[in-house]
Amino acid sequence: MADNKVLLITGASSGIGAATARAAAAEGWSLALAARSTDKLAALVDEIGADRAHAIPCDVTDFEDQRRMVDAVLDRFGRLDAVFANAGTGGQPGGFSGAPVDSWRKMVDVNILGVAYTLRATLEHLKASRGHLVITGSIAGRRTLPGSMYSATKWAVSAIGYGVREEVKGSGMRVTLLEPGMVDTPFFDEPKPDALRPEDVARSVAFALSQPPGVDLHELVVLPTPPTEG
Ligand code: NJP
Repeated sequence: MADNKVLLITGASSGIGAATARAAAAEGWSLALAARSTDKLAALVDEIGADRAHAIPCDVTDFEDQRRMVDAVLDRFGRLDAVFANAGTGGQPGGFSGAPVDSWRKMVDVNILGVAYTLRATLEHLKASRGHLVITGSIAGRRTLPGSMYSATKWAVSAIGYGVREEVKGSGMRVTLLEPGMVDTPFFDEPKPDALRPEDVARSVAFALSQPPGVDLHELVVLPTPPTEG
């Protein structure tokens, strides 16, 4: 059990982040839950219990907001043991030939800069606590998807994960890069019945977080089982 260690989750208001909050609460973590949707965060805090969970409004594209987020974690809990840099957003169809360029800027801001800002705001605290950083990349950050700026941003997230692991080597910190396949979350406008459930991914994150200090689980590729043939 995590014994009230403190986990900060960005993108905690829905999907993988919210499911991970529930799974981590069951493992004994205290939770700092960050996102823009304060109503959804409030409902999650109610569900988990205000003694264990704390909502922090934050837009990850704003570095000062992320600094305030970390201050709020320390004010409320006085420690920071793990960070799940998970906030992310998808794009629009059309590929490099036709997608609206504004959708690219949004993905770069949230998926790349948002994650980098989270690292910049939290690393000194994670080094001090010999903590654990988990970053949500994607299988789209390991494979080529045709015409996908989303995939390009997730390749950048993979590079951030590899780079920060080298940077903090020797600090006692651990870094896990999570690379899910398709997950049935509000990321998509329509249901994805053949995809993973957010709880499936949350179990993997909880597994990584539950490893003893001497075990550094570098990468978690989590994919749906291919459909049975015949
Ligand atoms: O999606 P969703 P997922 N500032 O839409 C937050 C990656 N992934 O759980 O601010 C702060 O339910 C948003 O909160 P809110 C994906 O790229 C997914 O599937 O309230 N937060 C919400 O909590 C992403 O990195 C799949 O709108 C911001 C959360 O992000 C991660 O998994 C496959 C924000 C998004 O939750 C979680 O996505 C894959 C901002 N500016 C990787 N913008 C998949 N679903 O298939 C967004 O390989 N958020």
